[in-house]
Amino acid sequence: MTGALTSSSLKQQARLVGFDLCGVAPAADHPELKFYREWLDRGYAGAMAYLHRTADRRADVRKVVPSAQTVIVTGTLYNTDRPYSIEAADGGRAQIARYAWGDDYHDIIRARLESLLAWMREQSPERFEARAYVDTGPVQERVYAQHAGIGWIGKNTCVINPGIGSWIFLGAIICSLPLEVDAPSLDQCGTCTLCIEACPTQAIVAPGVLDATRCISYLTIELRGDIPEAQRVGIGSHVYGCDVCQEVCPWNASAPRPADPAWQPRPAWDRVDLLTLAEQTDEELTVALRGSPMKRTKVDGLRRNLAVALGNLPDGETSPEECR
Ligand code: B12
Ligand code: SF4
Ligand code: SF4
Repeated sequence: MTGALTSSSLKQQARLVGFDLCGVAPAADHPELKFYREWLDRGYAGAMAYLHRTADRRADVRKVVPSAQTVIVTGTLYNTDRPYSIEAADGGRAQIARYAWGDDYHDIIRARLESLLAWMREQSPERFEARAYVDTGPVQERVYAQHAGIGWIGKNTCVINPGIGSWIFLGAIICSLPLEVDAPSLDQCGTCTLCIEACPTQAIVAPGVLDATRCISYLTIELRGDIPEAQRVGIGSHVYGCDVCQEVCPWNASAPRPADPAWQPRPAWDRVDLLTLAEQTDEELTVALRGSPMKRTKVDGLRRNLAVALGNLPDGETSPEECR
């Protein structure tokens, strides 16, 4: 507890600025942080060089903010009422990951974190150090989320909240204040292995261990240049990211579908088929990518993915050259 700023008042304010979940983890030597090095050493990060470059800092948030005592973690539900990719009867549908349908979460969540931080500075009688991150900072967000009671790290490696599931963006504020911390979340996967079995590319090599180099999300978003030929078939009709290991998860069976306009699908991606998307001009795609998380691959990357997905359609429907 710090003056008017308590964990409980912080959580109330987090709701007011638009977060569905908020918890506090100690900035401590959590055992799960240690898996990171081994994960890198096994080559699972592939070409994501930034994960190697920042490994020292990712080992412990106190290497980022030396005075850190706590990590405030937020969760924001981005589910919508659109069907899952595994429900699509039509193989010609362009599968785009749910998190990427709306506005860029980096911008939206960052603004909400900054607003929460500004409120904390108003409430706290003492000065404190803090740094807010969403996704791109040198923080193992999922580990701190688990220790902040946001949810457990499932066998699919996603953080799952028992009440609202795993369609959540995480955000983190590393903070020097000694706020009251939450109890860590407990693993509730039990004997279930649905995600491991359903992964189209066998990327979940053991419970909680993902070989990113096999993951469709990595292949379609993070990998630059050509997608290796042997890996193209597994991608199916996924043109940006993949949700299969979360779609099959029983904890998402009744996930709430908030009406937050930020996450509603942009018309360009909404249940669109591969050919329609491939026929968009570069200008049309550029406009649709503006302010969207999908701008990460740029138009060229999206066209590369479309070529692979079209190539995966049954013979005669189209040829990959058509969208080059
Ligand atoms: C790199 C990255 C990726 C990579 C690698 C993913 C991965 N699983 O590591 C790729 C590009 C594949 C990816 C994909 C996706 N990502 Co991503 N990604 C990240 C990022 C930037 C870093 C993650 C990281 O450090 N990975 C390294 C490994 C070691 O970490 P980890 O899996 O998180 O770690 C735990 C387990 O793997 C386990 N573990 C590891 N090794 C071992 C070994 C043993 C023996 C055991 C028992 C356990 C174990 O312990 C680790 C630590 O506890 C985070 C943001 C961040 N700064 O944290 C977002 C983040 C994890 N991604 C996110 C999202 C939304 C996705 C996608 C759903 C997007 C999509 N639909 O396509 C997919 C999900 C794929 C999946 N099943 O994970 C969200 C996840 C939210 C959530 N509810 O969990 C995050 C937190 C971004 C955010 N701020 O919201 N992502
Ligand atoms: S996101 Fe798709 S490819 Fe990656 S682990 Fe999950 S199911 Fe497998
Ligand atoms: S599908 Fe089953 S094993 Fe996989 S994360 Fe969900 S509950 Fe855990």
